[in-house]
Amino acid sequence: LLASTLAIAPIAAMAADLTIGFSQIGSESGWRAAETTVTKQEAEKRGIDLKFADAQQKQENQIKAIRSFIAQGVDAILVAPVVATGWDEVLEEAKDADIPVVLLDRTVDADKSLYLTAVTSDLVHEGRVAGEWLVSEMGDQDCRIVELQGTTGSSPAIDRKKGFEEGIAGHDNLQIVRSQTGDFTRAQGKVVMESFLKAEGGENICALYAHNDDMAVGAIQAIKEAGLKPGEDIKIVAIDAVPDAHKAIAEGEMNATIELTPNMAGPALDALEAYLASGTEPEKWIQTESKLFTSEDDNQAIYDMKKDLGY
Ligand code: GZL
Repeated sequence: LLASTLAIAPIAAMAADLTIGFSQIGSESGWRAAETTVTKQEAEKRGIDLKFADAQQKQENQIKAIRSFIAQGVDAILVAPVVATGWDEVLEEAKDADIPVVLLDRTVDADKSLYLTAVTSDLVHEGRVAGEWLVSEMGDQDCRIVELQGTTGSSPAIDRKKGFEEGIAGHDNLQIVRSQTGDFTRAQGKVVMESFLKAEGGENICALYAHNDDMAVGAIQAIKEAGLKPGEDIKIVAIDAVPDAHKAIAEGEMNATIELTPNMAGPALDALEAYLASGTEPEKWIQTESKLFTSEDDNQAIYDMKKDLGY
């Protein structure tokens, strides 16, 4: 027992000395806020000194923050990359400084040697599950779909769109008639849904697919203001499974959501500690689970459980 305890001590000591920079995208959605809360909790649990930088959804602010972390000589860097491109140069700089980088919840179009690992869900799979749910819901009924895309150029927006189209492929009764970014926010989700309703006529829209719940919650407001019943006149499926999505489903105003865990940092920090302590190379992708929730689930109970988790 003593030997094993002593073996743990140095790692614990190592963790106590770790300083890690976290370049967070912003607080554009409830899910993002929860990820920030959980990341700070996970660092605290490990005795890690976490340097936090909020980029207000601007890539140049993330690049500045990463350069600042490099100048500070942090032990490692966590990045949730707002868009998929434009990271090569700054990731090269981190590599030259021998500082490992771990990606959270989004991926980048850069050589995999430029980051230690990416902790994300299967974003294409999430979109496919959403499409397949709508196929099962609509059967052979015609359904004109509008789509609220995530942030333009982000890996979730690209992959969730791709997956959804795969999910509805071969079912020609399901057609995407409008598709536009709502930048993952409630405010933009409402504004863009208002434009869809105006352009198409609410009675001609059968379903909304939103790349995250926050845009769906904004769209629900617009649908109500247009005198229509969200969840009935217009079916709504989205992704994240934030508390307000479970609440909307419990109230019959939304129909389905796919859960994205806000705890990407746990697996990320475990991989970093193992790498820094003993050079253990993790897989390049640490995949988190995705779970579909519908009106069949006890959404009120899930809302009550999730509502205090920092969303
Ligand atoms: C997906 C993540 C997305 C969430 C949104 O992995 O990057 O960013 O689905 C958030 O809520 O804005």
